[in-house]
Amino acid sequence: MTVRMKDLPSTHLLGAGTAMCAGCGALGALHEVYDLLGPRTVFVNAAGCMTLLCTYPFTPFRGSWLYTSMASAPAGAQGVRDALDVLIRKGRLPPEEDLSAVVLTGDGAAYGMGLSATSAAIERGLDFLYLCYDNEGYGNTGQQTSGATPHGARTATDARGGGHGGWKKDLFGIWIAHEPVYAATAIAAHPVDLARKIEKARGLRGPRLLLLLAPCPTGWGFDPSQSVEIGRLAVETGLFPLKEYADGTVRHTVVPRPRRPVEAYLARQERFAHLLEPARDQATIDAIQARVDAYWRGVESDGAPAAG
Ligand SMILES: Cc1ncc(C[n+]2csc(CCOP(=O)(O)OP(=O)(O)O)c2C)c(N)n1
Ligand code: SF4
Ligand SMILES: [Mg+2]
Repeated sequence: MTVRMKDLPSTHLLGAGTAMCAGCGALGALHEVYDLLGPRTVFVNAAGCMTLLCTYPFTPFRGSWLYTSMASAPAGAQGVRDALDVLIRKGRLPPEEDLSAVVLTGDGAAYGMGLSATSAAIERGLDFLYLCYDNEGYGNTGQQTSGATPHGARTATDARGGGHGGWKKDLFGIWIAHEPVYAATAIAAHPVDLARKIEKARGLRGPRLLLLLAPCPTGWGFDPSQSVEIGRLAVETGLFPLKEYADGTVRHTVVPRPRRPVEAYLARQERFAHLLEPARDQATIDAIQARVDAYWRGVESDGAPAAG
């Protein structure tokens, strides 16, 4: 039996009545994505926090939902796309009633476990939208370090000392090395920029990435009411560049000028608190700032657009 949202009491709207945290940045972005993509969507979800939106047989979406293992959401999307194509070819689904295959995955799957399946799907030219909500850790299981965890952040597996010693992997760069049709970074705290990117991705066919930074009060350690402000700080400090790739060119859609010091962002989150107290870890703060400065120097020497 399929249970539709319209049949449910209002408490079963997206996020309400589920086990989602207040102030979840991933959920904020997903609201906007779903509003614009609409119900003709098949979400193919890799295990993670967003899986909790659906409690079988309930889903808060009017479209469909397929749950996969962490490593295989792109393979699931291939199956969905192939099935739709067969139905259309056999005349059992009118082309105008076609659906979109949309992977919905966290960073643990996107930057790590699911990367080879993703690479293969892009290489095959699969017609799919790949939504990664990036909360910079394995959030659903208690915020262990993932390939997206930033330098210096404390997590459940880097709980002591200076925090995570590695650096966040460049998933956007990995995607564009495959020359997809479209790739973009975005955040719910910049809703107009996000909306424009969703619209653009929606109008194209082929492999498309939307990489969404997802401020996570529970895993990052801040008050849920601060979610939008933390997201804006990620952009204003230059730590999370908003950009898009199409036709072989990367364009920054927001250029923070002047850029705020990274400390303005770090100081607001428990996961970085050890960098400031009880003793200040200036070397780590400087190393993070130096990376950000080097990134934006590179952008400016490539001819960045004026402040956005
Ligand atoms: C192969 C495998 N290992 C471990 C798990 C347990 N598990 C379920 S959700 C999850 C965290 C996923 O992290 P991420 O993809 O970043 O999504 P988030 O939980 O942060 O939303 C893990 C480790 C699993 N489902 N499959
Ligand atoms: S742990 Fe973080 S990403 Fe997961 S539901 Fe809670 S706020 Fe959202
Ligand atoms: Mg995650």
